[in-house]
Amino acid sequence: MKIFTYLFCFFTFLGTAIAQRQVQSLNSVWRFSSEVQPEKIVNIPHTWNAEDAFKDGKEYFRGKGTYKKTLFAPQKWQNKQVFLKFEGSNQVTEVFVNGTSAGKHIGGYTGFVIDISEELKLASENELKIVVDNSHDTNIPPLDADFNFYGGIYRDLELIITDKLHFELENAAAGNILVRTPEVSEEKALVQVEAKVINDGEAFRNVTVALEILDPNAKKLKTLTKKVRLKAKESKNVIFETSVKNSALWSPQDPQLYSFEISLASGNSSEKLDEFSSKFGFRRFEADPEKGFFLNGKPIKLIGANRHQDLQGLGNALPNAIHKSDYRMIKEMGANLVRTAHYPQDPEVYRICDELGLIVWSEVPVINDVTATDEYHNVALQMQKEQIQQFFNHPSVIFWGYMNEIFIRLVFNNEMTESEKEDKIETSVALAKKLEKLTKELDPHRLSVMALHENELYNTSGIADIPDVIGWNLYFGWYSPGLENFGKFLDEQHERYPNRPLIISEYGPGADVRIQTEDPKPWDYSEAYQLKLHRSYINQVLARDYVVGMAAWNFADFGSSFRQDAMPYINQKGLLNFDRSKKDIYYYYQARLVDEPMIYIAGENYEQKFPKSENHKISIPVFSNAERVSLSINDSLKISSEVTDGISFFDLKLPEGTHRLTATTGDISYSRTIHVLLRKDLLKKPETQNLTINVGTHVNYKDPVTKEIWMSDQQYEPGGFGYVGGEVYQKSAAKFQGTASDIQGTGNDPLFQTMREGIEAYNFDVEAGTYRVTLLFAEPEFNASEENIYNLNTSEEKKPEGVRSFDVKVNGKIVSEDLNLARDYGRIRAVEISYNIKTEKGIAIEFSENAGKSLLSGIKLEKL
Ligand code: GCB
Repeated sequence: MKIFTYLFCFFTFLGTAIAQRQVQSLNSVWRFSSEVQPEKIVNIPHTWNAEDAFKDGKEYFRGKGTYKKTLFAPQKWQNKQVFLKFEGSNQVTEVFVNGTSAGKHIGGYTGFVIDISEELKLASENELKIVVDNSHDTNIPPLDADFNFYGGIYRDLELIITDKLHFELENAAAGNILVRTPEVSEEKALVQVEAKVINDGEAFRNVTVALEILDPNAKKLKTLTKKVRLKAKESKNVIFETSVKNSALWSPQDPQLYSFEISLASGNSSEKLDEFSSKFGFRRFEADPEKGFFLNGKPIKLIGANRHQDLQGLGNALPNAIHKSDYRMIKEMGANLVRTAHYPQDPEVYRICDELGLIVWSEVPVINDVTATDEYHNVALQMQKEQIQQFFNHPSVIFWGYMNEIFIRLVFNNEMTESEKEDKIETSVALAKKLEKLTKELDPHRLSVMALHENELYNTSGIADIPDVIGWNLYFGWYSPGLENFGKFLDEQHERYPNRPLIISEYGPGADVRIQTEDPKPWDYSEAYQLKLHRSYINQVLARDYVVGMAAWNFADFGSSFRQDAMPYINQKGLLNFDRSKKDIYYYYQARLVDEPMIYIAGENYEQKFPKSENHKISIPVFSNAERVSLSINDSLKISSEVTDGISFFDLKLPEGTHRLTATTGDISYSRTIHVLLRKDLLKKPETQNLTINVGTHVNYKDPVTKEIWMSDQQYEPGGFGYVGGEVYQKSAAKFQGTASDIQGTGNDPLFQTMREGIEAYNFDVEAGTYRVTLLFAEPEFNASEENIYNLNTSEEKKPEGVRSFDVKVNGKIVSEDLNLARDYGRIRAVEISYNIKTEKGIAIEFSENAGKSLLSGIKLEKL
């Protein structure tokens, strides 16, 4: 009897297992090759641009890559449908089975499913070949953007096997079955589930479709069934409607998730032939142009970040664990909002946002420019349809975005005629209208949104009146001058367009953790300037109720191959670095946003301080959400201070040496060690401390490899060291970056990007001894001449344009003559020249100009 029961259970179980949908990942072991890479074995997620998008010289490879593997199809699949499900592959993907095309998908950021049943040979090995192409295509968005279009199957791939009778998979929803929640209140919420059932078989089928609704504790609330009859090759929509009483609402504070399970059975059999489940949630919201955002009837200021989907070393081919940890960090920052940068992200992202309680603005990649063809418009519309249907069930998604800065290329294009510009505006507005219409047809309940750059054309063209909510990408204090102009701009827009709900979709400056200062200036890439800008923006948004919210640009640094920030090929506006180590600013957001007590001493990368003397104060920023914090120095002296906007600056006079600082509030504290070296004493012990100076700038620069800190520059005063004459070199007066160039031959670009031009001398009033002086240079001008000034026949002959030549003398003796960096080393290239010097007293390095201006980027003094 016992044996019989066991056997019975075993067979029942086996029977069910075979009949149901089988899903397995198909990520491992593909033979990959491209025009530029020979065949090798790779695993999916994979991109072929993880390295070349960050290399000097030529553009990263954009073309075709081919993935191959064999798939054995057992005979028993004769009664099955077999699908490949891609979560994302950039950007045109075609699947071939045994040489025959089974399907093709256009667009790199949404999922798709390809039915390969017809092409498979049963009881046999089959060759799967997937060709992916990320070539530029004028008919596929994005046409152009500030991020890399990494090619490859960069998200998970699944093999799905279903019965001939199954829920539809091969649609824009990529197999998602949509749940709608058209009415939501605390008392009662309506639920509608719509599923399409397909009979791919040759016979009539009677089908029972069963739906279960489960509450957040997985308790069954409802079971509903419907019967349908399907002819061979027929498909039918089945719609369920029900309601849930005392609905627990989803919110960032309390992200309550319900779920539904839907299944198919043949006739009255209890054996499930196919099933699908999904979480969903109940919430209602409103963006009010005067009062801001409301969730479940309560006002809530949305604050968070944009997030790009790439990581140092991996490109966009991220494991799900990284997607999860990124969004956890966003949540732990205290954020309640994320914008998925410019495109739909991995399905894992939306799942984790549901769970964590993060409100999502998800967007299709219609960026910077539009092509005026039906094909382009249709691909953009298809993308919007796919994103909406694929992520429809996620309560976290509240905003559907469909355009970013669509006039930016046009505004800066000097070659276009006025009438060409008119045409461009017309096609962009027409596409926006179509996208808006489609968005509302597919999802009348969510908010449509579009991000604009600071330009009047969005108002005059009427495009800004199309979506429900207007997002402004505002870079005052960076691309445009004046932090305070941010609020002024918003007030002006609000006054002129009082019916438009406004959200700040992007803001933020570049920041490089190697660059530190207490005196931040625009474009110096210091962490201090990042703090200054974000602090000001948060204050300005909090002071304006009408602003729906703000999303910092960007959660983390990201790859952008044409960029020349302090680190080439990387957009450095992240709150985190490209490897996800945190910049100070991340903790500042915590101080502004989290409820649990927090305290943090800023300066993770600013441990070395160089005050002029003991009397010169060092400023230590402490971040906290408390009203007061105290700071103890070397566990003794304790000072207390008020916190304003999440920050308290402690100005300390400290003697030379190592100091332990401990900041405390209530029962929590945070310690950090700093080292103080007084500039006035630096020349006294050159044998223990090399002098490394970041000439031509107010910032300190830390070489991450040698750990040397190139301290900010200073003017020479007798008894000390410093420059004489010249000016800080700046390509643009408002930008403290020197030159925004990728300096060849160094990883220390910022050290060489800033310099002093027309410098007369650099003096060190050292004691007698032998020293090595190393001078750092980079010729910053692309058109600097290599012409040899001494080739001129007479002294009256005019010196050729753009020649820079100078001599270097040490203590009156020429050590380098007619130094022409362009001629001798090349332009935009790091050059270091060392000289050994024996002196009785002092070192004076003079720069005398033969043509053009002298320059110097850095200087190192070592005692030998
Ligand atoms: C923007 C763009 C974004 C860029 C950003 C920047 O406005 O929307 O794609 O990355 O500015 O850093 O310049």
